[in-house]
Amino acid sequence: MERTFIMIKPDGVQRGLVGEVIGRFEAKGFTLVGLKLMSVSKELAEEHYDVHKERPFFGSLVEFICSSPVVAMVWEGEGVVASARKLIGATNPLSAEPGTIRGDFGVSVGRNLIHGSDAIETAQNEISLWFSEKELSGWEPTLTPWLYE
Ligand code: D4T
Repeated sequence: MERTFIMIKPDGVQRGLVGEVIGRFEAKGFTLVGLKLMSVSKELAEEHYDVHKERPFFGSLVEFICSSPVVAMVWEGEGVVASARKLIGATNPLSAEPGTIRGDFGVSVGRNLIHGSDAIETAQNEISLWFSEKELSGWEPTLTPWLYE
C-alpha cells in the first residue's frame, strides 16, 4: 500500500492546527502509520530540503523548520501521495483553493503550514530520512471494507 510523508511545520503546531490536520487525513480515509512531535536538527532540515539548496529562500526555510517543533507523520492509502498534495493545496496559501489546508488556514508562502511528499519515490526517501523502520506500525483498520470496494 502506498505511503507518504507529511510534516506539520512549526507554524501549524504553534497555531494549534495539529488536530485539524490529522482529522482531515483521518476523515478522508487514510491510515496513520507513523507520528512524532520533534525538534528538527539543522542537518535533517538541510537534507530534507536539499533540492532547494541553491534557492534564495533555502537559509530562511531551514531556519524556520528548526525554530520550533514539527509533527512528522506517515500516512498510508491508495493514491495517498497525490491525494495528500490535493488536501494540502498550492504552495502559496493565497493561491490555494478554499477547502485545502493551506487555502483554509494560510496567507503566506513562508508560513504554509504543512509539507507533503511530491511523488512516490520522494515519499519513500523522505519516510526513511525521518523515520526508522521500528517507528512505523502497519495495521489493518477495521473500516477498510467501508473505504475500499
Ligand atoms: P513543501 O515541499 O514544503 O511541501 O512545499 P511545496 O512542495 O508545496 O513547495 P516547494 O517544494 O516549491 O517549496 C518548499 C518550501 O519552501 C517554502 N518556500 C517556497 C518559501 O519559503 N519561499 C518560496 O518562494 C517558495 C517557492 C515553502 C515550501
